[in-house]
Amino acid sequence: MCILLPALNEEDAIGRVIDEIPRAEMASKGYKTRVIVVDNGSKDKTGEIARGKGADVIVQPVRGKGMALRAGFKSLSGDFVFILDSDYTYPATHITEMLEKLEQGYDVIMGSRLRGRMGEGAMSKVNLVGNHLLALMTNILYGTRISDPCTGYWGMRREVVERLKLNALGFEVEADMLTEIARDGCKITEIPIAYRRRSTPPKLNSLRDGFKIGKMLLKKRFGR
Ligand SMILES: Nc1nc2c(ncn2[C@@H]2O[C@H](COP(=O)(O)OP(=O)(O)O)[C@@H](O)[C@H]2O)c(=O)[nH]1
Ligand SMILES: [Mg+2]
Repeated sequence: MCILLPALNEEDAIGRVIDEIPRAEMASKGYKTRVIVVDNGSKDKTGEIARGKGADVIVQPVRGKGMALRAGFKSLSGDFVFILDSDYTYPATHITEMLEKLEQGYDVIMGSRLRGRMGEGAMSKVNLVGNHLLALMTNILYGTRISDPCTGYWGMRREVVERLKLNALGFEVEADMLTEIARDGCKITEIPIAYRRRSTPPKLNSLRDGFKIGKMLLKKRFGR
């Protein structure tokens, strides 16, 4: 299995994220864990720290979380892929439970912050309202029952990932993935997760990226 970590200037957190990956548990179940960090030209020691922790580091020159994930999707191995942010806000320990769901036959597992436990200051009021509105929009447009479409925490079958036709550059990548997966009739479920406060300022711009995500949901529903 692969653990895919998009990272831009995350030297404070990337080492802790990689250390928290439940490798021993995966190995005891017969899974080899490969960590892929997609670095978008970080100015800090993100790449160096990740390599020091045994991760494969892919350098994607073109900025954007979407560009980073798409670059990572080109070099996957194993049956399953897990994606989480590199800022230590998503506990990597949830991978175990997500894997169980995949082994039960689900194609896609999403880690829901909105159904889970959020640490003090982990999500701003604006983002909280925005995420609920985008969830409502997603479920109305795609007939899904998803509580947190913008989550950065996913578990998927590799064959599902390789069928995705994505064109997102930035933070609208999760909406791009979800609309493809919903249209593809994949078996989707979610688990409640813990969500921690990040220690450095986020790269996401709530309003600008929130609108881009809404636009992606509409374009993919009515565009084609
Ligand atoms: N490779 C890459 N990663 C990015 C880029 N922008 C954000 N990320 C990563 O995407 C994840 C989410 O970004 P973050 O700023 O925490 O957004 P938020 O969690 O949605 O508020 C973090 O791991 C970032 O390092 C980018 O341009 N390139
Ligand atoms: Mg974050």
